[in-house]
Amino acid sequence: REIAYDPAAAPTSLQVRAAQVLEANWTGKSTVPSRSLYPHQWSWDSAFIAIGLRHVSPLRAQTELETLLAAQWADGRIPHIVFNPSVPLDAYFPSPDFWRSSTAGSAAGAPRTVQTSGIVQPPVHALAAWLVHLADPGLSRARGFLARAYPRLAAWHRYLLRRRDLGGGGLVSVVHPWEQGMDNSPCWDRPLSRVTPAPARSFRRADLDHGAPEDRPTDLDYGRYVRLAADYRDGGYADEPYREASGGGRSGDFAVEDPAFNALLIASEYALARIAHELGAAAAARQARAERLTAALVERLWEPAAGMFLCRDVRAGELIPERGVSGLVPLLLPTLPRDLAATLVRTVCGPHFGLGGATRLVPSYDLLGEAFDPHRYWRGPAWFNTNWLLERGLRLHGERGRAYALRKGMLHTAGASDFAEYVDPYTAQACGATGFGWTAALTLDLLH
Ligand code: 9WN
Repeated sequence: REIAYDPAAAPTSLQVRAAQVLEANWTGKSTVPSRSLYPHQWSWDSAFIAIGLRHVSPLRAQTELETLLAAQWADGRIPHIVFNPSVPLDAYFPSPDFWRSSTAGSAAGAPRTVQTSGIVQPPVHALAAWLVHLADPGLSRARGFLARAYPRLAAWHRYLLRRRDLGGGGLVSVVHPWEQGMDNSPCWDRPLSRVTPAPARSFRRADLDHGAPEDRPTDLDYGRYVRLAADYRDGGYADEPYREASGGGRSGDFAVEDPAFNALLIASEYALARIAHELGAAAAARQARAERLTAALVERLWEPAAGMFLCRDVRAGELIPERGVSGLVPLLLPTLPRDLAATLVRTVCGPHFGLGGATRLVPSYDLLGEAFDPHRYWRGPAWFNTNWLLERGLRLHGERGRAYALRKGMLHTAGASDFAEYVDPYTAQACGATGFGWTAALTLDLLH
């Protein structure tokens, strides 16, 4: 019997489904991470989203980054959220009336025409801009994409390197867990324990309207997030006092050197060198700076006994003895000493992260750690952005077989979970939001 081909019944390819997620999350100028949980533009989400979007529409990918860069502050910082004025205030907490960027941030040069948060997120942007350019160099040159983005990206890196070297050792510090992007990682438990939480009745969480409480940070975490953000805001978003507090001065605030944040800055500095070269500007100083930063990263954050990088608690002046996935992300760096790269690969595949053994995707936190929880956000679940970074790192260091297996695991899991925000690292069960922006975007990138 002849079977007629029915296009409507044919399974939609993973590529088409991923592109549909990005289409559904597109607002006309940028892409939301999730229509329900995160209805605004997020900084590092947009960078990852642009990396995937370039395969669907290089123009939209350029626009995504341009919208974010248009919200840059005069001091160079790129805010972690750019608020969409047509979204109701109670759809996300903390909303623009909490951050009050245009008034509280005026001394730091916050824009007047758009509302933003006042903290930052990991600097993936120059890397994204370079990859977006490569997708269609003709369009990029015709629109002057890199020529317009370059000074802003350079000012962004300058802000981080000049204002945020709070530990004095050449690396950048974050002043809030939301800045590093892995909000409730057990790495923050120790430095956060010194922060007095804001009273629960002083704010209302909107995330629990959409997400299961057991997959999200706790109320105690939120109390501390609110306290830190409100203190930073009330100080006019100035970084100076945080620098002066180095060496244990002011109690209660949070300053941490994180391996992933700094590794992404270094990867982006290499990308900026390429962008400078493309624009006919000098690139050698950037290259040299990236190498110096790599040396500082190794010097300050490498822990031989753990076989990976750890976070440094700047206030306490010590490494934090917790294994988070951020300590594996420097595998992304081309000039990482060979023996360190080999050790990192062994750690990724060993009992703490289980890649290729107990897990198909790398978890966000130590499988053997006391605080491990397979469902709670950044305390165990596997996320697609960190796995994408590790897939690149494995390939870069010649681990083709492992990279291929990880890529296969990611593609399968992204499709089966309906592009989940994060998944249980053992069972791949979907957690958090589905139709999540960077999961769809990075799936598209892996397919190309
Ligand atoms: C706070 C948007 C963001 C991601 C972060 C992730 C989560 C926000 C939140 O969502 O953080 O910025 O409300 O929990 O932890 O990495 O950028 O997807």
